[in-house]
Amino acid sequence: MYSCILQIRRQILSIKTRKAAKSWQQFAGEHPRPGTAQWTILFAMRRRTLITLPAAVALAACSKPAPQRYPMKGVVVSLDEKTKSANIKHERIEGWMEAMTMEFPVKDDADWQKLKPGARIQGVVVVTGDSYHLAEVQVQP
Ligand SMILES: [Cu+2]
Repeated sequence: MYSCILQIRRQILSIKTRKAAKSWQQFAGEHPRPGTAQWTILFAMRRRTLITLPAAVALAACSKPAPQRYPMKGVVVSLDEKTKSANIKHERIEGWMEAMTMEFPVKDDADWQKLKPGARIQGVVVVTGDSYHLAEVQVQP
């Protein structure tokens, strides 16, 4: 979340300076002379759209983080039918976590059907913000 705010600030700053320089040139050519009331209003209006639009776009992107996908391999230890989660002893998941045994929620029914205790599997961990689930399960012979 903190990095999101930094990202927004950076985006706003870069767009502000870039666009401000550009629109200044336009204003100089086609708009009232700087200093007049009309000019001040026009400039203020422009600046507001320049600042709020990218901020809104960045915020929307932050509140819905893009899912990260990590290939994983492991052995199914047990299954919980009620919560549709699999306890899996997984190998190191590059970029996400070290080897350990833990619960993986499974969303897709087809994936769930493939899971049996003792099965050696590979799949993809889909991480979205604070939540994650197991997908694209393949049972290894
Ligand atoms: Cu783990």
